[in-house]
Amino acid sequence: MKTWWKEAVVYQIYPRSFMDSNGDGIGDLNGIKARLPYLTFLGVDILWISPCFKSPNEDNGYDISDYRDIMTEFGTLDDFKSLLEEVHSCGMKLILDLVVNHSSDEHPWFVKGRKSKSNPYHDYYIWQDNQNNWQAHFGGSAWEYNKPTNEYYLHLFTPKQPDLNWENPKLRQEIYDIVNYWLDMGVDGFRMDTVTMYSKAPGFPDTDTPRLPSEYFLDGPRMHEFLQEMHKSCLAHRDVVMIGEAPGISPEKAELYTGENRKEINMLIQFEHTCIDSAGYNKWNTITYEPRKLVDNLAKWQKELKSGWNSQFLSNHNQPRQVSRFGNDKLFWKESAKLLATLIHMLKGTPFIYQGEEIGMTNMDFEVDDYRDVEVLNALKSFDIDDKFMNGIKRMNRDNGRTPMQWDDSSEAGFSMNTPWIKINDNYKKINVRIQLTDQDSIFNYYRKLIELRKAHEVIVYGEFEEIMPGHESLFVFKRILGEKQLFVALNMTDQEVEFKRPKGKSELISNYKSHKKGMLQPYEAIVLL
Ligand code: TEU
Ligand code: CA
Repeated sequence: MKTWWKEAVVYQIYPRSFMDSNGDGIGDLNGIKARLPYLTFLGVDILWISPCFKSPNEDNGYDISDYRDIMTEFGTLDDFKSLLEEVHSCGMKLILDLVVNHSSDEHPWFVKGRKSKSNPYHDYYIWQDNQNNWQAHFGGSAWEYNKPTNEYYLHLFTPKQPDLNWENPKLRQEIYDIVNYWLDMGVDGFRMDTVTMYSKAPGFPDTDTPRLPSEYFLDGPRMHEFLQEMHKSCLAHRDVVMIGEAPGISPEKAELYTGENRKEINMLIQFEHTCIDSAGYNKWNTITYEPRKLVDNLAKWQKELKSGWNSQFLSNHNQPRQVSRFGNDKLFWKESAKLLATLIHMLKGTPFIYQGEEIGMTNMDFEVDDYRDVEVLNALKSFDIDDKFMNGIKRMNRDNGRTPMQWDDSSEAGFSMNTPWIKINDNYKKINVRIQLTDQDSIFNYYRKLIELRKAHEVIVYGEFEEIMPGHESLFVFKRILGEKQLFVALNMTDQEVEFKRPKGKSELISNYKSHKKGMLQPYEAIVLL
């Protein structure tokens, strides 16, 4: 089925770090509004704003204390309405980030519900008399003792993020009302946080795999019933997009969430491919990045996901910067940033750009005191600190992706008039929007061109995927096929020259090198032919 959200390019905004309009060092909604001309010029279609609801910010908004109001630091509900209107008048759509696997412990539901077992909100959360062996994703037991009721509540993330009890129909109705509230306001859909985790293993049994992505925490028996119910209650008569972040899902299962006739959600953000450079689901236990592992995983999803739909991304607010991780941010900074962009934009699925990726922003060399994220701060507290571990922390911490957007070379990188809540990357004088807007050969202008190509060639959106040199150590070469039209994509994923025979008689749509070498692909060279 052809539809606008398959044809679109999504741009993810992490509001805290995008643009500060009032000088408190924290990005905000008016800041986003001020930068809409930039996003319009880039050519993206859908803006996904990471959570901007009221929150005590234990996990930067992924802990919501009021689902119907805006975070004080980000502005007011009127600011939001005005942003939404402006986004629409720029011809873009706007989606919000719905975090309803858990709420904040400061949400009135939890504040009231934890007081007594007979409180009507008590059953909005998940309680047990005893803990089982489940572990929280951000460290420690997944259960926290609650004195007033002499019970434990479940929190698969921090103790300040109690899991909501989707088994309770009243809670589900509250959530559908919230979804309808924003959709009625004109919002174009949602990115749904940890959507596969709403239904858990009944009875909360102990398990040998007590950490995410444990099969006990996700894809439980009522998952599809819940999503179909939400579809009926909120989505049936609307043309919006629901994009589910889906930990621990196989292509086969993804089919059930996003299959065309399933009436559940439209698209998944699954992240198997972002786990290929660490061992045993422990992200700090990093191993050498092997390009083949990355592209094999991407190719697997291309082949195995059939009637469902995937997103394509290498970066987001949970991931390090892609050019530092899968490219070379020193010797081949520009080439490898463009190569990775080509990869994501030429695969089947909706491309997602994470703020700053389009100018090749890099990881930062953090001092321990400069970390802000609860995940890395907890990890530093709880592990034995040796060199290997510290190296993992440097490479994988989420703050790498959260340093402020680098707009220009003025103080605070044009992000704020004052010291930001998190350090700015020292390289902002070299890597910033202002420089790249005027440089025709910039990473930014390469992204613009990729986005334009998607609009001009249906085969980029709808073509079937066929890998041409499967198993090649350094090259990822594939076709996209739509009727008579064929796209040919050759990507050198490494910093070495690699032998390659270019097919004759095709026109070049885009490449990150101005001149090619006969019989070779140069380091990180990407070519797309039609
Ligand atoms: O993340 C869900 C998730 O499963 C994590 O494993 C994520 O991959 C992790 O942050 C990487 O170590 C979602 C949000 O995207 C994340 O920002 C939140 O912190 C988390 O849920 C809790 O809401
Ligand atoms: Ca601000």
